[in-house]
Amino acid sequence: MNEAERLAAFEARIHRGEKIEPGDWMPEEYRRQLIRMISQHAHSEIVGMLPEGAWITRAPNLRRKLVLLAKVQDEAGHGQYLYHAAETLGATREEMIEALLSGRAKYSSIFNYPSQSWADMGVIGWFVDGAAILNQTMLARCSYGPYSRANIRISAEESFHMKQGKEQVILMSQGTPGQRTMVQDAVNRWWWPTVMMFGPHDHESPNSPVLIRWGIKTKTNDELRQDFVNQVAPEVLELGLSLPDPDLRYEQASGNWLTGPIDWDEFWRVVKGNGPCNAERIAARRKAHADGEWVREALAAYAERQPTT
Ligand code: BYC
Repeated sequence: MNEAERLAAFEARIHRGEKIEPGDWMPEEYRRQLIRMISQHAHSEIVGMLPEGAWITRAPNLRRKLVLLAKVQDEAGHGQYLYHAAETLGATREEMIEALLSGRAKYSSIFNYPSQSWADMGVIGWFVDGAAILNQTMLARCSYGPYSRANIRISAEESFHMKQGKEQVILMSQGTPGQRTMVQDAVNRWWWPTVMMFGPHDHESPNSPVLIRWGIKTKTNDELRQDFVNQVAPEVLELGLSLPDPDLRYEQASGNWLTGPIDWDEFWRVVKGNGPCNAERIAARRKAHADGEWVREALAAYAERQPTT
């Protein structure tokens, strides 16, 4: 088959709903896009451990500490599945980690915001993991087998993360005046960064057309953002909390909750490395990598001593 015939056969497989597996022929652009997305996703999981990890020692009781520990540990597991999925496409772990530590690689903008109070643990769980579930259940249907399967497992775990966060926000919103103030403050700080997390509007999303054509994304950034707002906004208001958007309104005709304009200057500032915590996050990852040097050395020495067959 020539290149054009191969491409046609590849696209026909995708249209039939077949999964593309690691050894199969794929266009180089398909491979490049997947490595870009999966590695960014993996980095997001690992960096995403930091804002919540900071509160493990300050959890208010044993139950909350156990839940938070389990959640942060799950994020490490998600990073592992995803790095493995990217490795099936020929990316090496070393290259991906180097790209993260050197600041070249992107990871989700959301994790460059600080977690300032215990209420943030509830709001991050509900909003950020809730947003992640919408994104990842969409990606669980993606055309690349290993990424699709990783997202099935990740989404199941995220569902527990979201529920524990929502439970916490519900309890705090019905608690003392101090707790209500704390949870409202966390809602005010996390709402817009979560709305932005879905990425630029569709007409400003350069990667979307090819990702949709090849079944990597099965919903657009704006579709997922709208699903999130429709799901979360009425529930937050139902709890007697407010959202920091004076233009937020329900549109009867479309059945959608519409937000006011998004501050894309802030989004790009954060994505380009100038958010409130970008430098701190990379410094923490570099330190963790340096602290783990002895483990890598020990593993390499052990591997060298194994008899070759
Ligand atoms: N942050 O063409 P576009 C989690 C970049 S993990 C930073 O629309 P695409 C969780 C984008 O990369 C959350 N950068 O891109 C973890 C692109 O730049 P490049 C992460 C962003 O790929 C722990 C440029 O902007 N989830 O939820 O079509 C605890 C143009 O954008 C962001 C994933 O990574 C952003 N928010 O769509 C709790 C899932 N948005 O690469 C929760 C996999 C856009 O061309 N990724 N950019 O230089 C995706 O689904 C898609 O990549 C995105 C963006 C929807 C994120």
